[in-house]
Amino acid sequence: MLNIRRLSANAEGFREELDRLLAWETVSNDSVNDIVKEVVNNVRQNGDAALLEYTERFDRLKLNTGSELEIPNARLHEALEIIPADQRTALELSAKRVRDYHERQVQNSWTYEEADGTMLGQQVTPLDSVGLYVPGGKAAYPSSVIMNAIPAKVAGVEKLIMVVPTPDGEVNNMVLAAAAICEVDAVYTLGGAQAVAALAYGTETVPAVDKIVGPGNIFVATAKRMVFGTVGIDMIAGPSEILVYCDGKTDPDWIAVDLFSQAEHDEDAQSILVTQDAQFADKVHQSMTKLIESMPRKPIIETALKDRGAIIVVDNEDQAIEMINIIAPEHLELSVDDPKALLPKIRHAGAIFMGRFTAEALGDYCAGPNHVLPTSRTARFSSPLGVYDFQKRSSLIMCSAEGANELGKVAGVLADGEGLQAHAASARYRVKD
Ligand code: HSO
Ligand code: ZN
Repeated sequence: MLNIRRLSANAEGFREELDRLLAWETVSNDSVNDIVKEVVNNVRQNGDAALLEYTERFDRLKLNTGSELEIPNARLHEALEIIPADQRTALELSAKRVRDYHERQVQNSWTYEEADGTMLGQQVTPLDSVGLYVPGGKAAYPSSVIMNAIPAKVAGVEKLIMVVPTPDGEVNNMVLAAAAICEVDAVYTLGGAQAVAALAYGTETVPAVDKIVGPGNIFVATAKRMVFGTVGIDMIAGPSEILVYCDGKTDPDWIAVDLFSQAEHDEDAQSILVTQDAQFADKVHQSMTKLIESMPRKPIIETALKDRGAIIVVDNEDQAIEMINIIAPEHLELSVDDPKALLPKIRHAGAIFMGRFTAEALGDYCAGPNHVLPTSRTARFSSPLGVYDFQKRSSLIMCSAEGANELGKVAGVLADGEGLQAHAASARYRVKD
């Protein structure tokens, strides 16, 4: 049988075992920190020259001038022509669905008027410029280009810059095609901490942006943390996770491959099945044992399931819900007859896939919602990437004469209390009675 933990929620020591299973330390390691600090400072001081040096060293790509770092727009459109027609159609359809969904997230400015005629509100504006990091190699996901770029564009970001390493000069045409479809404004062949530093501080060639988003390895994540403050960043994503809750009435093969789908991302990914039907738990375990043989990424899936996977048998639905809220999974599948009835009880999950037909993978690619989601239990306090991450708000205050009169008195008292006389004077100069 495939190696995966079998747990019973009522067994002694279960909670401790669950806590151990969920524990995930975002690795921060001194030697990585030192390397990244040096790279960031070098790019900050030496601009393009440092970028060219690192690109030659790490990506084995020799470029002579900064301008060669840019992948021309025409090359993106060429990629769109080169890729197979079904890939192009799928990317376009995915982009459309994701755009339609995100257009509903746009937040608008709002105002209201107080009885004294003072107008108050918020003005919502898009960020001016955003940098999108796209990893190279095995984690180069065109779907992630769509998921990061489209909300930014929908928000109205004017300048969307993408960086993607092209080791040995090898480009991923599907990634470039996705950039063309999403109307990314410029793409640079850059990766690692040097790419993050370039986006944060700008170089002769690469413009500085206001916020950097997108997944990356530990060097990229460390660099993002380091430049945070100079620029905004999105969340630092941990390994992918899925929790499937099933009442025992779905085809066990479906559940088995759903669990595989996130486990195949990497060895640290986490797949958990929760069910109140012990026989069904056995059936899924058998299905997994059978189906693993046909998975090209079998070694990754096996490691992930052995180290961080679990099949948990609970007493009843209430205990399943309790489990879900403790785990706060990135992806939650509710494989039951009436998923809507469960929603009011679910407090923490990045995305909720409702019903037996909703495979999590559909959300990864094309259903419409974003696939950049809170991981490692951060769904307790954070949300999927969305248009709101590319919008910001300014407070609006416009006092009437009457409002200034009344507020001036209140502010004066509070300013006196804080010992700030200029504040008090400024407020009281406009008081008329
Ligand atoms: N499941 C990943 C996203 C992804 N899946 C990209 C396939 N490609 C996020 O947790
Ligand atoms: Zn995925």
